[in-house]
Amino acid sequence: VWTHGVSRLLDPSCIIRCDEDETHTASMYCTVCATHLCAECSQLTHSTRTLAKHRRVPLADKPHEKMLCPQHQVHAIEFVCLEDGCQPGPLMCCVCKEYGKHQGHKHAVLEAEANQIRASILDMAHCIRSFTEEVSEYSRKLVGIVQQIEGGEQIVEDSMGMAHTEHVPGTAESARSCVRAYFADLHETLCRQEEMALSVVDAHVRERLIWLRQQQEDMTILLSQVSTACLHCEKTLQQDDCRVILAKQEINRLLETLQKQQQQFTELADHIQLDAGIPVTFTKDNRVHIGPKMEIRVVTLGLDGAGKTTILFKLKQDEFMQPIPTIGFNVETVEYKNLKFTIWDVGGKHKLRPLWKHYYLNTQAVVFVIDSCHRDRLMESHSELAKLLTEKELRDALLLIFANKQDVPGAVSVEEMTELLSLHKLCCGRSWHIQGCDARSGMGLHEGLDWLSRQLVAAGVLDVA
Ligand SMILES: Nc1nc2c(ncn2[C@@H]2O[C@H](COP(=O)(O)OP(=O)(O)OP(=O)(O)O)[C@@H](O)[C@H]2O)c(=O)[nH]1
Ligand SMILES: [Mg+2]
Repeated sequence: VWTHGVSRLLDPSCIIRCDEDETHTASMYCTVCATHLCAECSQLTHSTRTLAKHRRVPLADKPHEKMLCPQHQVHAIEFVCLEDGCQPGPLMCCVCKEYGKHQGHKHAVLEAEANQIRASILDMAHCIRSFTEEVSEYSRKLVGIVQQIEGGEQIVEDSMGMAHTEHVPGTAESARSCVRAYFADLHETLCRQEEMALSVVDAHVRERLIWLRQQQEDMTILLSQVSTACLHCEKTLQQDDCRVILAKQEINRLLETLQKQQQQFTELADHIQLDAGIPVTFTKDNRVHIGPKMEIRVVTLGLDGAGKTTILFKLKQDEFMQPIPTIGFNVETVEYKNLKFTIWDVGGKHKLRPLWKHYYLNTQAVVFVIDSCHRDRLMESHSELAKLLTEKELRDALLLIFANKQDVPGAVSVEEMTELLSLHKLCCGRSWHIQGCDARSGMGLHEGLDWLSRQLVAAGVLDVA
């Protein structure tokens, strides 16, 4: 409707009917008769000698009717007053202008002023047209987008050229399918993980029952041996003195064996806790662990002299030991909360670094140690860390960075280290954490292990006691 209205406004050939015959379209105007005429009727009606002299002009040049001044009825309005105060009634005839209320006012010729307004209306109409076209185009796009989201029936031709309707899925449907596929996949993974976890429990139970049954059998044998010995002793007690003397050696042997068995039994009973509990823990990747301590394999890497061995000894024995540079490796188990870390500490000298890769397999976490007081070696640390992060075998490994030697005055702070090594960029997409520490006093070491524990063990099953 809008566009139509605007087009009419811009269309100079808006249809005007012929005054002689309504079915004709006027194309000219007789300035004398003041009639709209088509070419044919103009010819017919103005064929006499007098009428033929009438001035007829194309419709576009039709002179506008002159309005008469309401105050001076015989005078046509010819001017427009330009004074601000006269804007509500600016029209004037020559009398209003010379002697009337607009005497001495600034003014313009009516026709020129009207033409100027017409021109600005046409300009505006052009603007409105392009604006309405833009709005229409936008509305069409909105309709298209709604259709694309909702999908629907579409006419398509088959191989025989026959047209039929087909359902075309919209983006909403595609997104729903995507979500369904994702969860189906997740569900499948979870089912697989559940199966694996159950098989771990079953294997544990099987082995435990086999061991317990073996123990039961051993105890039965032991009991029967004890009762045989008792019987033998009882029999000997009732025999005459000579036989008692003769049985002495055998009785001694029997008693000796019994004492040994009793000792073995006591030792065994001291070591074994008879407990029917099966403590189950879950890792974040949904693996199950059975037993009081969950085992985690960690490798500590970093430049020579960074403090890897000092950290390991401190964690193991809770005391500072002056280490010597590591040639090869050290390995220790460190128990912390309900976790048992097996920590491999590998020498960091330049020529030993190619050996690091032998420690990557099945490593759940890398502890990368940096000497925070050695600013000039930070870039070397950065490039070694960057290399580590490209290793396939360490793809899923957690990364704990120890900014060590924080006790040394002027040490690079954790924030500065993060910035200098561009850690956010370097470790993007992986579970990582930087922890300031001082291996001499142990400050920060347990916080690092805490972070590792939180990452490895599923929420809620970490024993914090
Ligand atoms: N002040 C201070 N000195 C430390 C700290 N940690 C380690 N050191 C000292 O740094 C030196 C090197 O420590 P190591 O533990 O041998 O370093 P490393 O990373 O095992 O070195 P490599 O075995 O050669 O790879 C030793 O003299 C340590 O006493 C710390 O936190 N503060
Ligand atoms: Mg070392």
